[in-house]
Amino acid sequence: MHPFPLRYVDGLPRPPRSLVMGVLNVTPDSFSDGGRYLDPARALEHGRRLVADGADLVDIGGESTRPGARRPSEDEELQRVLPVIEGLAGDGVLVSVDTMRARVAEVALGAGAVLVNDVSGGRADQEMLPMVARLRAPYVLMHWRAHAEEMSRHTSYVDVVEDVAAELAEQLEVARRAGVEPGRIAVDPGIGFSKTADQNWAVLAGMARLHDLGHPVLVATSRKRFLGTLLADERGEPRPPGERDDATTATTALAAVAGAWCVRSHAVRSTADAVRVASRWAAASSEDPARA
Ligand code: PMM
Repeated sequence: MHPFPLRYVDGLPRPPRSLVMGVLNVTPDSFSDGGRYLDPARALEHGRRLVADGADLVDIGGESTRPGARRPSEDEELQRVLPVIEGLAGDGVLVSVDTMRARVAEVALGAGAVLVNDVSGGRADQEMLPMVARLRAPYVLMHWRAHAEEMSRHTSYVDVVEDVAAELAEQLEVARRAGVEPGRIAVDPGIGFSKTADQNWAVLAGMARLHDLGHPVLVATSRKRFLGTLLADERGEPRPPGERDDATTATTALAAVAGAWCVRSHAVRSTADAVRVASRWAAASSEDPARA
């Protein structure tokens, strides 16, 4: 048997494995792919490549959330993401929009996006949750404490796993009161957001506590700094983002075994392989429980 019952988000596909969300940042400054896909034609080409590699969803973002990043204006953000969303959704690709702004999310949904991925969990823009409720949009509610320029100052926890779970539960209640249907919400512990490297590992190891919230869980570790820190060289220099994909594959496989509903990744081919391996392994365990 799978160690956790796989949970799904209403309105999205339900394969017998974790979904794979490919990352497409249309920004000048994201930490690993910033500046590469600002040209819509290149972004579209890359989005199609992510799908060919096995992405179930392509997550399109126009605002970098790297620590210290400057926020673009709303119009700037829309200009970046809209042509890419229209192009990929027009091809039949399942597109999610990575935004903290209600208006950007609403326009993106109108252009064919099927999921709102809000790293602020509705805290950055008070209009977000009522809009998501009104349009009955599937929604990722991430654990978030502050915008990128100040999040490294908000890493104080009594017990990081319990505190993240409690803050997610509070925000789930805010979403419910705004009228968002619980069946349409996934939660995300926000790896790297207001968390130190050690706190990220603790949260990953505490996934069972997140499952207690009763919602599908998204896990996004791809190329993040805590992996660079783990794999630092003998002088203590972190491994650069472009050389963290093997570690991402490992965290992805472990997250899938721990029951992640969805894993978010830049390197989709290896991530898609990892979730299939994890799912087949779990199925074999259920075929022969005595030996599992
Ligand atoms: N991390 C980034 C961006 N979007 N969305 C979710 N749901 N969870 C995350 O942890 C997350 C995210 C960080 O930036 P990136 O796009 O360069 O990976």
